[in-house]
Amino acid sequence: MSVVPTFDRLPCGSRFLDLSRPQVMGILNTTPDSFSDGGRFAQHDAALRHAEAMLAAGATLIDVGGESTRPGARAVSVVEELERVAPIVEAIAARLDVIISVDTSTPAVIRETARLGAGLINDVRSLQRDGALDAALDSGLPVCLMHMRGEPTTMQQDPQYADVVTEVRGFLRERMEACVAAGIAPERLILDPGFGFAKTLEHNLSLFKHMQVLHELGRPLLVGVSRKSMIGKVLGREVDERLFGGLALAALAVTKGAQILRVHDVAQTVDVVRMLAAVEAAQ
Ligand code: YH5
Repeated sequence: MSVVPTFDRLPCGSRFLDLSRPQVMGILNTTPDSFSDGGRFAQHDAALRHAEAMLAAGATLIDVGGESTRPGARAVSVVEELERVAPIVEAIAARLDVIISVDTSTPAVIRETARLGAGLINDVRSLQRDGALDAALDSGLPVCLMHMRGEPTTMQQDPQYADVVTEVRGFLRERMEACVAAGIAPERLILDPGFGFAKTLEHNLSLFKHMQVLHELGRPLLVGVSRKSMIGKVLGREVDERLFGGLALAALAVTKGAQILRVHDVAQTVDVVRMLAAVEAAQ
């Protein structure tokens, strides 16, 4: 039998994240909209409004990313990534009472956004890029380590595992050890199975079913399944039709002990979390 550990509060820069109850992380997309001709100001303004709406809906974290890690997405340069992410981090930090998570693998982006007020580093490459461990160490911020194999461009080309759950746990354990060896306290780490990253539908479902196994590593879990193709494949739904499937998985993830849900649909997910908490609080 696996035990679901409980956690207290996690320092995230100038704020604290309460991990004694499930938290919702809202996904803010900053990849430029090629149909909008409003320029940079309009795009930053739209991002800020979106962040504001997610905060009002109950998100305690906003995840800001400048690199698309969807399967097959084009790589962006460091300068391009910094130009997308830094002004938005700065604007949110100046105006909103929320923890800013930065979805990045790039040391320069880690350093600059930490300086501008980011509260968490969310790295789908688990600090494996040259210089990323040192940048994260120096930032003093907590880090989310996610499981992936290879790179987003090629990761969906026939992924194979003898036992996906054991292999994901082994990978996350190794990355935790690398962080600790670099001087990052284990108390700063959050772990993520990486749904949709180098995994078939069967891998994703099995990993979801057995995610409690990852609690053996003793750190909080972050789960990101919002609108992902595992929902689309099971239900036969396009990306804009995956809300109910995503909410079912959100409820199940919390029941299995996940501490942070990374989602597009914050208001709906917060309702799920509140409803579960009400039942949990009953006699
Ligand atoms: C994650 O799971 N995912 S970016 C494909 C979709 C929908 C959504 C259309 N960053 C994660 O959100 N960081 C991303 O289907 C992440 N965990 C963490 N920690 C991919 C994404 C998405 C991809």
